Amino acid sequence: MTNQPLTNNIMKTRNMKTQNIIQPLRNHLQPLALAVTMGLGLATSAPALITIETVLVGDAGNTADTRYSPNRGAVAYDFNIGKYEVKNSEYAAFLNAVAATDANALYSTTMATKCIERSGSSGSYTYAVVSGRGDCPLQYITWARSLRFANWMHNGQPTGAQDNSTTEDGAYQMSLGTAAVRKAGATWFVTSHDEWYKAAFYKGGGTNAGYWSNPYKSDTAPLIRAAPGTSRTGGSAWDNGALWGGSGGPIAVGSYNAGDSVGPYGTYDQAGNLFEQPETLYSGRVPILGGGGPYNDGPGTFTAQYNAISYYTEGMGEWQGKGFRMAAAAAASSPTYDTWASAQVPPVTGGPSGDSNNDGVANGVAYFMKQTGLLTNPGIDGTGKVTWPNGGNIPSDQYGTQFVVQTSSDLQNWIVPTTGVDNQAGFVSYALPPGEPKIFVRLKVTPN
Ligand SMILES: [Ca+2]
Ligand SMILES: [Ca+2]
Repeated sequence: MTNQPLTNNIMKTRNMKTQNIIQPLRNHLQPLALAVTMGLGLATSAPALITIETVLVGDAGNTADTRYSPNRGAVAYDFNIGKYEVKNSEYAAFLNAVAATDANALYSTTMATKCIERSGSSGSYTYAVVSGRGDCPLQYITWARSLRFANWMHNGQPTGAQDNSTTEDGAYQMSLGTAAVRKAGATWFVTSHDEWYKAAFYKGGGTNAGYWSNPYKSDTAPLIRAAPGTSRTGGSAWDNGALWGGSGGPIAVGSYNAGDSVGPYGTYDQAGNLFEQPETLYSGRVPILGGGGPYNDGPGTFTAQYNAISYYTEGMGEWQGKGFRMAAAAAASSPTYDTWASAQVPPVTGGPSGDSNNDGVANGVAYFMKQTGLLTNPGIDGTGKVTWPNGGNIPSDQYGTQFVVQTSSDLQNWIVPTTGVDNQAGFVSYALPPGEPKIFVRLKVTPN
């Protein structure tokens, strides 16, 4: 986030609202509800080796998809899910951190062709992505490898030998073997079957919103189309999510990036590229979800029905058509402005002080209100009050830090009023003082 000069917003809005400024109101006030935001750069603590982009999956407590058996998609809590499949570049960073000696076979030489190459000898192994394939999804994952990667993320991406402080404990206690399940308090983990299903198909916007049939907000089967920027055609790639990509293998994550290829919460490639292996086991076997893999799968294999019945249930071994997607506890990294912005469709751009849909309401204020689409700035109600609904992205106890009401008589000097503010969980309002010749009020949002 960058600090946008506040004057830009003010002048822009002032020009748009000229009539409001020069036209006296009935009570001789000239209040103008002005919504502006200012981004604030925040220092981060320990530098992470990698950053896995996530999107927030809200609507906690949603109902399951009852169209198929078993019912899927009910998740009782908010969580973040990886925007993309885990990439070769991310897994290579993991290997370089913990696999100089690779006691648990996190690496396989099968990865060397299309994913990651290994150099040196045990004790001093180093790893590098195959040229040009850093943004492609990692193939040849196994269930155990994916869980150890999650432990490493949970533990803060440490460097060192494979032990309980790096790969063997954290989100999953690996000594339990296939009995290992996600531990309470896990901050990063491999997506569960239901988390994956909800992010792919749930319509969102409530707790009983229903489900799409395909993981790109559609009930319509995908079309054959070359992935943008590639020449992959003729059944080797599907619209709305790359399939396998023909003889070249999977393609860079997010290659299908048009609005109609994005999942309901902002995920990519749940319909294609690699199949995805969740943390969930069924009798010691792990399902593979979504479309993808080295088949020319028909559209039917993309559907919710397909994923509900776990049609493909793989063993525990590695396979070229299988990748995985991470998820994270909502409390660990959200809500944040960035996760919200990237989850919007189309994604909100320009930072909190921008207005990427040009509706006159700054992105940061829309984030505060947790509203999407075209909005209007709140006006003055009949009692002389301005009210901004607080949608819950920023809790009310953050008044004065992440958001604050300010007033000004000249649009130059802004002060925080000592009276008139009513800050509740669901809204913040300001009652304009009577008798002022002219006063402007704004909501200033500086989100984390
Ligand atoms: Ca996929
Ligand atoms: Ca806007």
